Amino acid sequence: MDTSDVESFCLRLPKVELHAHLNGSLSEDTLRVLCMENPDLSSDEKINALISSFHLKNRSLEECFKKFDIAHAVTINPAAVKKATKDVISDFAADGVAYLEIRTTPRSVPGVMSKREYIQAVVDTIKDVPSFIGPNKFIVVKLLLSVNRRESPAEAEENIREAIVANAAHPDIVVGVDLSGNPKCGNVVQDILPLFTQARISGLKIALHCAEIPNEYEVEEMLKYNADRLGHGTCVHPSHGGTERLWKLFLDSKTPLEVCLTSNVKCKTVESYENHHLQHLLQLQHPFAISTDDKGVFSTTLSKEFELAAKTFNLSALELCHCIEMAIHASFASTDEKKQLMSELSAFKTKEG
Ligand code: 6MZ
Repeated sequence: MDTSDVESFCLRLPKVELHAHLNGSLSEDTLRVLCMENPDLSSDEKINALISSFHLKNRSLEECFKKFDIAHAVTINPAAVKKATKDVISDFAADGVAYLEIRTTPRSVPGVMSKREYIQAVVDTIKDVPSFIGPNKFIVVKLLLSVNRRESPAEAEENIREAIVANAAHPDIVVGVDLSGNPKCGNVVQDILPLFTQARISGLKIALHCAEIPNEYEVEEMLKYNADRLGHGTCVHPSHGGTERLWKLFLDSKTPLEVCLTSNVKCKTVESYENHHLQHLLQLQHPFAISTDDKGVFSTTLSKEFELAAKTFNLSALELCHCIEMAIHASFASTDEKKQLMSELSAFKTKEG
């Protein structure tokens, strides 16, 4: 395929997004509307300043974490959370995503919104997808609730408790829990993994951000924990701040990895696309799912991430379809939904020849 063929092929692919943080995925348009609805932020000057500082140029993970405060300043009540969720789902649908797992950290705003109301706002919007997605589009949406490792163990416990309640009430929508946040913070092994075990016992799937920075002890414990999926996995390979032992543990676990190319390069945890650990996953046929992470902060789309993977690692059309098959297997969709996604992908392959 030549360059423009790759671009349009990636857009047409019926893609599967497994790693997208709600507040990091807000578009400029969404931020603008939410600012205008907020009396403290509604001047043109403030809106433009806020939007221009939301995008991360090539900086650092530390800089990246400051960006989320910007989104959090506007998603401060249930109506804003609904608008954010609706727009993010619509953006992914417009980009040709057939199956989307959004993850978000339940957040309370004193006197305005409890964590439970935050979750309810997201769930209600997901239930409402057919009404706003348009007659010619189709997208299945699931929700993972996050624990931010920067927050206290009591906050983590509350999030997990709320995730269990939400899963019991909406088992078809709330399907998993995610550990995320600044990897320099928190005692994950001691304080958070035991809470995730409660979630697992209740039937929720587990996704862990793992090894965004080198941390041999924590990464080893995470790899032994047998999560359903891992995010990033940047510093596991020995050439990248990991060790032979960690890399072997990871490969033996066969745990699918959510791969976020632009995020890793823009946060400078990976020095270039060519050097990305996706090269090893491809070579060793370890399962992975190409994902966006925070499409707003990183100015990307899932189609662009597929395009980057295709161009950097010289992937054929068939290999790109295989990436989607792996993501379907790794998803937290039901067996029937997975079958449906696989048959959609087969129909796509047949149509494309
Ligand atoms: C770790 C990340 C992240 O939950 O408010 N988040 N955590 N590594 C990353 N890689 C760059 N990108 C996003 O979305 C924003 C939150 O997602 C997590 C952070 O905890 C951030 O505060 P929600 O919807």
